[in-house]
Amino acid sequence: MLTPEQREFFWTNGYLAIPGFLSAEQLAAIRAAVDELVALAGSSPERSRAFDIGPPKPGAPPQVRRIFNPAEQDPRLEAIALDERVLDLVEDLIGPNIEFHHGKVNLKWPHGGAEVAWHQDLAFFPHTNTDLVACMFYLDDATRENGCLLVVPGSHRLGVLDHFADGQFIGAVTQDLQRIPLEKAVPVEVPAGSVTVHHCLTLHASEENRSDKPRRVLIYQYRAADAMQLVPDRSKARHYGMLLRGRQDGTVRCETITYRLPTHLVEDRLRSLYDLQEEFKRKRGVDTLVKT
Ligand SMILES: O=C(O)CCC(=O)C(=O)O
Repeated sequence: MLTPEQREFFWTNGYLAIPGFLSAEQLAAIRAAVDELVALAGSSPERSRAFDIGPPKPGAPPQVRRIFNPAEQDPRLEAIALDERVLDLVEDLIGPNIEFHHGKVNLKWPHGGAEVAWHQDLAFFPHTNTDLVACMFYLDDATRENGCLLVVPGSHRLGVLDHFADGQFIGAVTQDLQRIPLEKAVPVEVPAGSVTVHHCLTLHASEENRSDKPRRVLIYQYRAADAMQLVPDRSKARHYGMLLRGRQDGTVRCETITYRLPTHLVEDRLRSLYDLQEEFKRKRGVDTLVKT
């Protein structure tokens, strides 16, 4: 399904954008499902396995900023995770044997939707090899103003960067940023209905939403069936490790990678990327970690 040029772009830059990937029906179904789940979260605004609620802001009700495990919360969202065209796209990048890893919906509401600090996905869930990709499906136009994805092209070749500070996994790259050419970071502005795919080592981030429009994305992460996770799965998701295409014959493929295991997972506590990054910002007294 991908052209040779698209594949080459992905392997050169560590990401790829495909505008107009979703059909109008798929986009409408995702939006309707997400709207319903957000309404459900609003009726019981407590942190649960299903939702991550943002910190209260003066004069505003708490807002859900992440929906965990969307594929098991709504069949319309599960259908996207299992969609044959999505798997064709993933197969073109990581091969024919594909497992589901995890999913989430990130919701950046107008005027303040939270930033995501610079990070590599693989630092959160170390695996024996690097054949993992994240597909982001856009419910809204993503622009610089509403906090589109920012990527550093080619950063998937830098190896695993340090996501620790003061001995704690903070879910963000800080010290190592000094040696990263952040001036080369690219804003991935795409219209609603697009998909972007990024490699598990691509350094990426996004700024807070400064606009009056939402920026909502459905994200599914897939892995090659011979990539074995090196920390326990804490998502407890029904789809975790599910073989979606090809076969799993017990083979595990290992690349030489040195990791520091993320302590928040080792400690058996489910903490969102937002919690980890915000705790670090509070400790350091800084408002943002997204330098460009
Ligand atoms: O929502 C975004 O802009 C970035 C998403 C991301 O990197 C993540 O949730 O791991």
